[in-house]
Amino acid sequence: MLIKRSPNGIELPFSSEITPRAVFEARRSFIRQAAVGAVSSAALLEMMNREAFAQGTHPKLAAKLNPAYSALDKQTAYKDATTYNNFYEFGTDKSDPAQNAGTLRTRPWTVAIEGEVKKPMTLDLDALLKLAPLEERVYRLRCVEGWSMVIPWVGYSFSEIIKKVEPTGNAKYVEFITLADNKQMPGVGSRVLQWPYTEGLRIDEANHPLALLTLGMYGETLPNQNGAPVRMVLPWKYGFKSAKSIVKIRFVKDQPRTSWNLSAPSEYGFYSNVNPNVDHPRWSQASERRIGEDGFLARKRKTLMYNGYNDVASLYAGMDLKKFF
Ligand SMILES: Nc1nc2c(c(=O)[nH]1)N[C@H]1C(S)=C(S)[C@@H](COP(=O)(O)O)O[C@H]1N2
Ligand SMILES: [Mo]
Repeated sequence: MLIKRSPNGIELPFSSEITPRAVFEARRSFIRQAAVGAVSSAALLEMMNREAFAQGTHPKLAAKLNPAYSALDKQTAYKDATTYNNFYEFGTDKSDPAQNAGTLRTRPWTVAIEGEVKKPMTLDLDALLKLAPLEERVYRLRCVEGWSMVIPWVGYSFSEIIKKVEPTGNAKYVEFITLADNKQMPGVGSRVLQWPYTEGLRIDEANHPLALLTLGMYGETLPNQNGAPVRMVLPWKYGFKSAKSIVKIRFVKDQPRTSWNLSAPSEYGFYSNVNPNVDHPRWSQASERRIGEDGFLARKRKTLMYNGYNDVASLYAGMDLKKFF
């Protein structure tokens, strides 16, 4: 078995990822050729690397890598990132979104931006794609459930939107409201959460350059199950703050209610910064499982304060993070 060394030094089996049959057969024939010396081992490694980032059926999105905002961790396989999802509008099992989100219509799509802004506007997808240069940013995303992934997202800082709509002095928070259409989303009939799925940020958090308005991943537009056509990615916060399939953005005076906080206020606070020192009432947040490293040799990783994004620490200076969890 090929053994690959991960960035934290843990040895892991390279072939632990789920492999589609066609790719598996191609690889097997390739490995057979490699064994008889028909192809070099460098070419074999390159081929296997390409497989981990297999392009799907989505349109390509050209974006320049932003190395200053990119993690060097081994990237999660495309297959894992698109088949192990939380998107309750399509069901509560990790495999439900990949199975059910095919019914989501992502064009035409508009995002209404309103509230305490001088220039309210409704942007369609083409306008969003053109609003600022697209960047690729490899972010860690840590779910509150104790697992994490490393994904090359495509988008630009949400601050570009803020600049464009010119918030008034009353805009203290930003509310993200997502699509809730029971004709397209079978899970919206269930009462696990209050719909539409709503999230929020303080305006200075939304203005932090790490806050990414996201239109793609792995060099392509977003798969439906990952929040097509537009979502937020906030790498220093638990995954549920990163709302998928956004249709409305409201600049507001008062701290908005959020879906997870409404459903279990003692478990999910407004801030929800990744914090290994503040346990969830029902489990520890001290460590995490990196998806794709679940072979029996894999150890859990230590969860880092702010998920390792210490740039954001000044946003919370002087705050009691046990109280404002
Ligand atoms: N609209 C909506 N957005 C959502 C969710 C959801 O259920 N509905 N789940 C959240 C949770 S819990 C996580 S961990 C991330 C997962 O994003 P990913 O599937 O792209 O990894 O999306 C978040 N955004
Ligand atoms: Mo999550």
